[in-house]
Amino acid sequence: MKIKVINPNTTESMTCKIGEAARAAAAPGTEIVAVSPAAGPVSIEGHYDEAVSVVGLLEEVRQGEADGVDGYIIACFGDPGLLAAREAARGPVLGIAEAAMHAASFLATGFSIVTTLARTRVIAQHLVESYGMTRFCRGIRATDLAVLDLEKPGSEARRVVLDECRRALGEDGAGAIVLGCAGMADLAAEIQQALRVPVIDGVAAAVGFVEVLVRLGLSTSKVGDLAYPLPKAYLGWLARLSPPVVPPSAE
Ligand code: 2AL
Repeated sequence: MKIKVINPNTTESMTCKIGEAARAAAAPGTEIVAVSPAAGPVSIEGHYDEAVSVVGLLEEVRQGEADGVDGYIIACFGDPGLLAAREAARGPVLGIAEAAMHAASFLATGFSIVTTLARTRVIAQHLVESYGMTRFCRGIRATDLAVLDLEKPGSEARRVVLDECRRALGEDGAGAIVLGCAGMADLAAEIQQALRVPVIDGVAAAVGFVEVLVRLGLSTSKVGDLAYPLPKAYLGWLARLSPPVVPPSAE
């Protein structure tokens, strides 16, 4: 089984870290292909970054369809372009935020999300609401770390994230922690060991969920709104993204 993990930002060190986390979670026989788009923001920290990142993300999904990918993971905590990617893909597409929140809801009656900059809290809040997770989410806590702070060796980032997770347990009444950035994928195990509650990295959780869906022979519904995009012209520099997205079976 081939799973394509797309980091929608263009920072290579983060893509490598995400790939390592995905491979550590994958079953034997699963091939993880971790990529970032050729063009786009170096980090995704707001609505504008998200919107622009989706173009490169969709190019990666279209390439993945040509390459016989079985399932996809969008490895950014805002799950940018999730439904658009599902339209373009045959196999399952999961975002790391939805995967992490669902995993947390299996393990605790309440979780807190610990994320990066305060301005990204509203993005997580919208996802909590659209995924029906309001009942489980006890808090969304910003650390005021920039995404790329997590990439700096020897920075204070690890300690800052751990301290905020500890505060979340004490002050929010959460029984589990959801890490709110793909750049935190390498922190889950040590924070879980330190705090002795489930700490969920969405990259690892999404790998497990995609593997199960593919193993069960389940793919994205092509009936209704997730059907392949309608054929039409796209003009100018986006012409290469114009549908049809040719389903593998039709090639
Ligand atoms: C993220 C993430 O996961 N990747 C990125 O560039 N920004 N999320 C976040 N909350 O900052």
